[in-house]
Amino acid sequence: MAKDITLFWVSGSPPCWRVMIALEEKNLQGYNQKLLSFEKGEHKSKEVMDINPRGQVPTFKYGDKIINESYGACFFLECEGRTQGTKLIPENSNEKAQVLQRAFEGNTLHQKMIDVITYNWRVPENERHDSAFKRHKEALTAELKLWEGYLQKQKGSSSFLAGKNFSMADVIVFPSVAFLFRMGLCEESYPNLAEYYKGLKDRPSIKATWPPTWKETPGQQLFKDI
Ligand SMILES: N[C@@H](CCC(=O)N[C@@H](CS)C(=O)NCC(=O)O)C(=O)O
Repeated sequence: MAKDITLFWVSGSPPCWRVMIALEEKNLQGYNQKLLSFEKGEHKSKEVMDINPRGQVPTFKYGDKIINESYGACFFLECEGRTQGTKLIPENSNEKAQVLQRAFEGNTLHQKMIDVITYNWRVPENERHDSAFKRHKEALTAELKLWEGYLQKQKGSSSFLAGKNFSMADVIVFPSVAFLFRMGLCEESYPNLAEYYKGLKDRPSIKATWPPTWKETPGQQLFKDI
């Protein structure tokens, strides 16, 4: 299966990282991959646009099948590789419901994080309305408190996001959590998320796919007052 897979990705992109963790967990090392540069605009190249007209990453292909959305690619890998590697979606209905719930909530967390980042990076300083920036930050704070609560509830019984085992919820959400800390999220303000982050950052699938640019450059402080 690995030889039929092609992934176009950018270092530090949580959606790309999800797919790469899923590939590792499913023992699909050795897939074809191309690391692109946002700075050089390589995500808008013809090679990518032909497969993904949005010009986004991850751009993912399995044989002649195209599955560009990170959720789609991760779920596809789980469905196709049902018998290999880590089982990312449990059979049991109650456990499955919890994994799907947290995995899809991960999209809300990610979006709220992106709202703050986008505002900060894209809105020129003289066009900024502090109240809008404040609103985005408050929405992210409220979201993060929810996740703190989820982790608090299961403290002592599991170090994963949904149930007792590593699951699709962790594949999807961990990269966003790592991104938050990379961008300065305060460990003291979010101790459960910090513990979750530290507990998973050395997992082999995560270590093997750690964004290469993060190893070379320091993080930022954008989220320090969230
Ligand atoms: N919903 C998509 C989102 C992908 C996405 O937003 N990718 C960003 C990088 S993190 C991107 O390619 N941005 C460049 C652009 O939109 O032009 C997924 O989950 O795969």
